[in-house]
Amino acid sequence: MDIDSLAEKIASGDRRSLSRAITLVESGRADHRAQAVALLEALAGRGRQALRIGLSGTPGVGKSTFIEAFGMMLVGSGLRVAVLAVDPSSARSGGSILGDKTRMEQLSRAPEAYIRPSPAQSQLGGVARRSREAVALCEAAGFDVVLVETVGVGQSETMVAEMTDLFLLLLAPAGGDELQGVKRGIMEMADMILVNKADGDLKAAATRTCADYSGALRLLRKRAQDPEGFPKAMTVSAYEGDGLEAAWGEMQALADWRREAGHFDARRAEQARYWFREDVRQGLLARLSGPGVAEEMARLADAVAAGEVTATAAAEEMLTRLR
Ligand SMILES: Nc1nc2c(ncn2[C@@H]2O[C@H](COP(=O)(O)OP(=O)(O)OP(=O)(O)O)[C@@H](O)[C@H]2O)c(=O)[nH]1
Ligand SMILES: [Mg+2]
Repeated sequence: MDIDSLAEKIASGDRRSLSRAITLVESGRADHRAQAVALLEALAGRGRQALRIGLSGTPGVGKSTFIEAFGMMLVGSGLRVAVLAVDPSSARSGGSILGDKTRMEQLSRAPEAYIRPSPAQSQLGGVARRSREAVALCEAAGFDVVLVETVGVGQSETMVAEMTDLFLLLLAPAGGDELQGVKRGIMEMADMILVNKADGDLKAAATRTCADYSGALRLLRKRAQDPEGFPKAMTVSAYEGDGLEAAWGEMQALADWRREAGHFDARRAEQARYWFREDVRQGLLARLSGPGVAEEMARLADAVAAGEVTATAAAEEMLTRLR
């Protein structure tokens, strides 16, 4: 494969080349990996800076419906939009977006939009790296907005927050006055909370839920990267389109403020640092599944259990071998 010409085609916005490239970064083969690394190098710094938006929410809050409506609104205002998913639970038949293309019917047919289902992968570390590389590829392909969806399970929100500029938490209206068991750590990552389904019978509950979360957000520690009034909670209706323009206005205001204050680039630099460390960590862990390593681990573990060697000495020996 000619990496330079693939890079040129991606930079010129060719979608089939973009899809090929994403397949390449998703591949586990060593030769593909080397090509993916070269491709990402060739594309680094190419294209404009996209606005990368992370979107998280538990199943059923309306992520797909929201992305369809929000994406169409962006496309309608002349922007090109890419949608990716980080879904570590491969059990869900090839990721959440795939089956969802029906829920994103208009967007998936819009020429200005690109929707990529998440790879069927189980290991979060691997999924995260591939998604981050796919984000970079979409950016190089000239998309204005890259939306990264994740379903709220375990560590996936942290991963998505580490690869995006803005992080949105989508919630559904709550019944009474209960907050929806949203973990504090996830609240702390959110730049905006959008309470969806603010329509029909659910409108009043959505307004109440929104007020509850506004209050909860005010109690969190102030972050340097936030202007006055952020993080904020708003109501939206993905069905009726209410609040989508307003939410987009707030996202742009926040991104603009961060750009001017230097937080935007500083955050991306921090993220690059994070992923460098993370890749090294993952690479080291991968060595543990190299040829013969498991057998050697088992042999040494038996020796430790039998008292033939101390745990300390055995660990030292193992680490020397892995070097
Ligand atoms: N009333 C109302 N219902 C909505 C709205 N948005 C989504 N829904 C409904 O909520 C249900 C779930 O919507 P999805 O968009 O599939 O939710 P999701 O978060 O993508 O769900 P998963 O893909 O399973 O994680 C569907 O029945 C939608 O029709 C909305 O704005 N108002
Ligand atoms: Mg969905």
